This record gives sequence, structure tokens and C-alpha cells, in this order.
Amino acid sequence: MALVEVRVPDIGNFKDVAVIEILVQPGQSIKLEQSLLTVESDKASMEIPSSAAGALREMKVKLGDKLNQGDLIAVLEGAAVSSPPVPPPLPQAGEGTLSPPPLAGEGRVGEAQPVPTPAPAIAAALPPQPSPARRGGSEPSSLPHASPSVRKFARELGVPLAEVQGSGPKGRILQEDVQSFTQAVMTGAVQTQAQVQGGAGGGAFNLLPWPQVDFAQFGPIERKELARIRKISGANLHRNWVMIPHVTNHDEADITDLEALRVQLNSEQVGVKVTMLAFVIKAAAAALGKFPEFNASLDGDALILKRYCHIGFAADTPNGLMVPVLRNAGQKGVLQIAQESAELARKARESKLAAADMQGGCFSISSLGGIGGTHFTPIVNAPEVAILGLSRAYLKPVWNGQAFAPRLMLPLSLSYDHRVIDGAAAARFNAHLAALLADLRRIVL
Ligand code: CAO
Repeated sequence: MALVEVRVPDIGNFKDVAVIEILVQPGQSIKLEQSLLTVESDKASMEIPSSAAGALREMKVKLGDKLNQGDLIAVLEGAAVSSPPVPPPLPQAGEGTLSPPPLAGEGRVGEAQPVPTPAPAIAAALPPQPSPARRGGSEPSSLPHASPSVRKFARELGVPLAEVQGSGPKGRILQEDVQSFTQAVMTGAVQTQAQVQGGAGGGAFNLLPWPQVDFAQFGPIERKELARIRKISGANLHRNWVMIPHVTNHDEADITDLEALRVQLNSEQVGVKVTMLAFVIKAAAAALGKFPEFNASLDGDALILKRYCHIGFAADTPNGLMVPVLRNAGQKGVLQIAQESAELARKARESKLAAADMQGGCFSISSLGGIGGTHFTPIVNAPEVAILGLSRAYLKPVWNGQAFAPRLMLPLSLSYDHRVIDGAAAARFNAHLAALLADLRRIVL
């Protein structure tokens, strides 16, 4: 049976190119033009195609070998005579082709017989791109190292190779790295730069540009720059709104008895103003204990369940929205919660919150009860997975079995991350919370 040697073709001026990837195995059936291995110089990487078809009897090179034109790569068995050359692949977007070599070294064993073969596809220099922060800036403006097949794979998926962290030798990007990156983007664990910039240009969602209107043509205007806090919270809200699949469950708690207790406590002058918010924080901490997936954060494909319970609450300040965090809410009494939340709200309004006062939250509460409204849809405060909105309590006729009786109802709006929490779980959480608020004695059960 005829044996055919496959040799390194003309690779231009490249010398001592290193074998960085072997793409075939002995015994495998090789097609004409099939890539056998990837070599890499200090400037580019390229795949070496087979100049014949047949079964691969032996690879004559191993990883790390240095090759030059004419070196023996492999021996094929039962090889068919090579077909006429096909044109070299065209350069792809962002990728060029370096001097296509016209010849491949090939000959029957003992009978050197070079024939023209197609040029290897050569991954040429991409324009240097700024290294994303994820790479730790360790490779400033360096090319993403990847073989042409990996580049092709990334292109097909639309993966920006410059943003992929390589796990191969010298940081080379492997096919698995492209797959992991794709998975991370799909689960929301990683954003591509296009996604990050999408907010400004609409690029990621292919949206229309933001309308540019000269408002002055319609009447007098005044331009006022956004406060720093509003800019920061706005960027966070925007990310959370876009990245989290939100659903809001609405319910109502009968707080008639609780409000009577609150009024009574305040009349007893217990040393602090007891607020409805303090009762809700206490009840929410108890509900989080019963429904641990609400006290959690997504981490890629995993859920981080927290064994602590710190609750944030939205505070309206002259500079914009702030969310101070009340620590270990489940371990504190309502009076202590009332006192600490009042102190945190005061610090928020006076811009005196320390960074630590706003960190570590597990769940947030946004109370608009002092202002008005019936229900609303709060935005989940990532990386938390749920937020509770409180609207203004109102008197409602409720059937008690014999008659309609006036009851004070507190609207509860629970927004949740539907990737983590199912609608049924949200309804149960809200119903449980409402039951606790209707009869706070249930907290000790
Ligand atoms: N239903 C009816 N009345 C309510 C109520 C409710 N759900 N919640 C509070 N109230 C009453 C209070 O009892 C109080 O009345 P009195 O002065 O007669 O006792 C009055 O409304 C004002 O309460 P408050 O809002 O000042 O106090 P609080 O403890 O309930 O809330 C805080 C504190 C910090 C949450 C609140 O000041 C605040 O900033 N709210 C806005 C939060 C916000 O902006 N959320 C939106 C975020 S997303 O944009």
C-alpha cells in the first residue's frame, strides 16, 4: 500500500516555528487539505494542511518541536494522489493572510515528488486591542493567541477573541476557553465589552441611537448635571434592569393589628419612633430564613446561599437613591431595627454613610408607603435576587365570614430574579410575609 510523506510546505520567511497543537491522531482518516497541526512563530500562528488523503500511519512531530520548510510531518497510508490545489481562504474580518506559500513538500516514500498544494491559512496580526480588565492588564495590546480553527470557531459564535482568557501554553486560547466564555456570557457571569458599551450606543441590542433633540427649539430650557450618586445608582439600575429577568408578585398584608401595636408602642414612648418599615424588616428576615433561595446570589451556574441576613432599604435623599444595609436583622428586635434604620436613613440624607454601611446586603426593601401609590415594580438590587416594594397602606372592606369589616392593608410588591426564583416560590414568600405581618406572633413559631 502506498505511503505518502507530508512535509512542511513553503511558509515564507518563517523559521523554527513551534508545534503548538496536533489536530489529528494515528489511524485517523485524513482528507486532502485537512489541518494536521498548528505551528506558531512569534508573529502568527498557522495550521498546516495535509497535501494528500489517506489513513494517518504516523505523526513524525510532537508538541514543542521546531519546524522548517520541508521537515517531515506525517506519513499517510493508502494515500490518494493529491487533488488539484484549491485557492487559499480569503482573509476574514479582522484577520489577514500572510504571503500564501505556493508549495507543500510532499513525496512518495523513496520518490520525492513535490506537487503544488493549497496554502495554509495563516492567522495574521489582528490590530492591537486594548486588553480588557479581566485579563489583569498582563498582556497590554497583545494579540489574542489562538489557532485559526479556534479563531474560526470564535467567529462563528461571534465571540470577541480579545476578551477571552486563554488557558493553553503561554496563554493561548483553546476551543474550551471560547466555549467557557460563551457559557459565562449566556449565564450573565461575564459581559462582553460590546454589552458593557451597549448602554451608550445601543450596540449590544442593535437598538436605535438615543434621540438627539434640540429642546430649546420648543421653549426655554435649563441644563442640570446629574448628581454623582444619581449617576452611580442609575448605572446600577440600568444594568440590573437589562440583565435580570424580572417578575413582580403583588400581594397585600392585613396590618390592622400591627398598626395598632405600632401606634401603642409610640404612645408608650419606647425611646425610638417605631415605623412600619422596622416591622417589615423583621418579618422579611424571618421569611428569608424560611425561603433560603431568596437570600442568595447567582455565581455562574451556582447559587451562593447566605447564612447571614443583612437587609438593605432604599432611602430617598436630596442627592438621589441610597441603600444602607441593616446587619443581622433576624437577630435584632423591632425597636433596635427602628433605631438603627432611622440612624442609617439620617446618615444617608446627610451624605454620611460609610462604604461599609452600604455593603453586604442580602435582600432589599423599598418603602414608598410614606408617600403614596398602590403597587409598583422595584428593580432587583444585584447581586441580590429579590426586592420588596411597600406602598401606602389603605383601608379596605374585607369579608370576615359574616360581614365586611374595614381592614388596613399593606401592598407588597415582590420583584425577583426569575433565573433563581419561580413564580410559585415568590407567591409563597409573599403570602408567608403577609401572614407574618398579619399576626407577628407567628415569627416565634
Ligand atoms: N403606609 C402608610 N403610611 C406609611 C407607610 C405605609 N406603608 N409607611 C410609612 N408610613 C407613614 C409613617 O407612619 C409616617 O407617618 P407618621 O409621620 O404620621 O408616623 C410617614 O408615612 C412617613 O414615614 P417615612 O417614610 O418617613 O418613614 P419610614 O420609616 O416608613 O421610611 C425611609 C423610612 C428611609 C424608607 C423613607 O424615609 C424613604 O426614604 N422612603 C423612600 C424610599 C424610596 O425612595 N424608594 C424608592 C426606591 S426606587 O426609586
